[in-house]
Amino acid sequence: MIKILHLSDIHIGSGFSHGKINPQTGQNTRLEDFVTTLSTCIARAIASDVDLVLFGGDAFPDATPPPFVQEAFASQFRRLADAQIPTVLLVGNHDQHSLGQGGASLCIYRTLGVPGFIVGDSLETHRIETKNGPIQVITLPWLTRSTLLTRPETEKLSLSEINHLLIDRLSTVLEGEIRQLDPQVPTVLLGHLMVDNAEYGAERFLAVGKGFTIPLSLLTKPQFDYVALGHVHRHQNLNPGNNPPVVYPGSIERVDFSEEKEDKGYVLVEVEPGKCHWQFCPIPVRKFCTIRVDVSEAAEPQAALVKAIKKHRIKDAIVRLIYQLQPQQIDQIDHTVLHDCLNEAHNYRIQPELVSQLTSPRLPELGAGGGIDPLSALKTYLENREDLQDIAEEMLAAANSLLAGEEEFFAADEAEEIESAEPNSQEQLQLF
Ligand SMILES: [Mn+2]
Repeated sequence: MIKILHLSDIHIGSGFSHGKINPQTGQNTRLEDFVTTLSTCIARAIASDVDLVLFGGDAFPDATPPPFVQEAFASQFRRLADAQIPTVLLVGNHDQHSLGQGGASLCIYRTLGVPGFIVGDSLETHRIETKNGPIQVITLPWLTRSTLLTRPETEKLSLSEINHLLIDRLSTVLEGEIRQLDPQVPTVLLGHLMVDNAEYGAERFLAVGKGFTIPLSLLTKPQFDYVALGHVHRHQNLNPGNNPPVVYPGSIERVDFSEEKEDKGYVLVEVEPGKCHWQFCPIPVRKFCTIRVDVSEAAEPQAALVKAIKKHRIKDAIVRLIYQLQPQQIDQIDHTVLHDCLNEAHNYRIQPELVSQLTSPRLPELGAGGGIDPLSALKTYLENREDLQDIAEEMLAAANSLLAGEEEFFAADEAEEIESAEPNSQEQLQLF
């Protein structure tokens, strides 16, 4: 039986905006948080005397981390080399420079010849000798179109056709690896990928059209005793029948507020041919806390805010206070009081949101009973908005064009601006 510690999505060096400078060290506290958590994983590997460590990819926020961040990562993994624990570092999408064309941040460990370290930057099978016998690890790094396909092959194809072709190709190559496996030796597939039935958090919609999704059936081969994944930050097992387990350990630290409610940790695995036992081990990590409150109807908005804050345990947490209020209530909020209330948090931000004018009482002219065409409705609305008089005519012209179906109304560059002004979800996507 071989004992494995499986961790993934370390992303060390990210989320500095949620931290502050530690005056004692001069370092961002979020870097220190990530180092502490990573250190907890490494300490467990050593204390439990595991035979192998598998890292599922995404070491940093991008492929060119600053030297002090690389050093923080290396000094933790070095402890595994010192303890003579074989380690596989899989290349995730954030580890690849220019979509893989520029190499990967983790390849330096191969170049340096760190004893016992293997870098998984291509699809291949590694037979690793551990103190409890051999194990086969198939590494499947983050796939891009150019990994398995050539440009002429994909030239005239749509995205979904390319996805199909890629899956076809992957399944052939994987089959080739499987045929060469030794059935007497336990086998693990280590992949950085998005499985089509994985559950994401708030960022689910980001999956559409971004990268390739792999069908679960491609991973649940009887020849695999355990499928170790990386990429999705929420811990989950995609194959509850456990034949074999298909496990995302998730990220080891909360990267942003989308992970506020997720447990963080690593997975301990015991594997032998045809048998696997695994266990998720949570790590106590810094709390994220969203306080959301609508005080727009409150007679005393200030008191309502203070009450809402007091309901939460915010000591040492990373907090965001989001509250709705009406424009005329702004003067009733004393920010120094809010700062005092939030002071015991590790870091906080306050995001007031003005309730839209649109929710004010309906204009009598637009009342129920009687259909009114959209253009007249807009006209009536604009007549009642003195602040919009300057652009009223333009708005009417724009509405006219839209209703007439003139799609070219938006100049190309404007359309682009609109696209890039999408919610700050971009930030999450980068880390996924
Ligand atoms: Mn990833």
